[in-house]
Amino acid sequence: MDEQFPREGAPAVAYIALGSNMGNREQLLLSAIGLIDAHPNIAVTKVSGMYETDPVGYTDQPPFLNMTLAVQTTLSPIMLLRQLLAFEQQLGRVRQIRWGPRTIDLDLLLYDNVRMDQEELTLPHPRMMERSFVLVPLNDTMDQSHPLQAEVGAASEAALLDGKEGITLWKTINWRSASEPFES
Ligand code: PH2
Ligand code: MG
Ligand code: MG
Repeated sequence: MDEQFPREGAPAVAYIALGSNMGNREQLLLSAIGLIDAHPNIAVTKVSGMYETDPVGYTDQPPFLNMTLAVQTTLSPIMLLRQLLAFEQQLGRVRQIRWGPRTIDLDLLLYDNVRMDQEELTLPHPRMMERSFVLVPLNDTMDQSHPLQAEVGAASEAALLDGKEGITLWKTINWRSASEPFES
């Protein structure tokens, strides 16, 4: 699959989740968006609100800031994932324990309609539909025509309505892409 990438023709549409609960959370998220958009094969097309969210899983840790991005890319799913992991390192990712506090977490949620289950990468992200801290921001950025949009929209509305999920809109940021949109 990877030999044909970077590819000619229409780029893929992918969705990326960002999270931080250590250090300067807002600055880390903004720096991550900057790095992603500056990559020659990735263009950020939509940015969600920044949400403050109660920690899920391991709950004895500070609240997170979470957001999602829609991007266009000519990288393959695996190459995009590896690039996100490299950006985490570049931003000085620190994490002591699984599901514990981290400076920056970049997760690949969706890549076109690709379904794959490999050791390195599972698409769609296997836990995304259970995580309100992913679904609420994702709903801000998801194309109306996306096959999962109705489900994501309903789950996101429910999460915001009952308030029990501990998700609040923290800030709306104005994002202007520095890169040229891909030709389509
Ligand atoms: N990430 C986790 C575990 N728990 N909780 C919130 N609210 N936000 C996260 O991004 C998050 C989490 C593991 O990646
Ligand atoms: Mg994660
Ligand atoms: Mg991760």
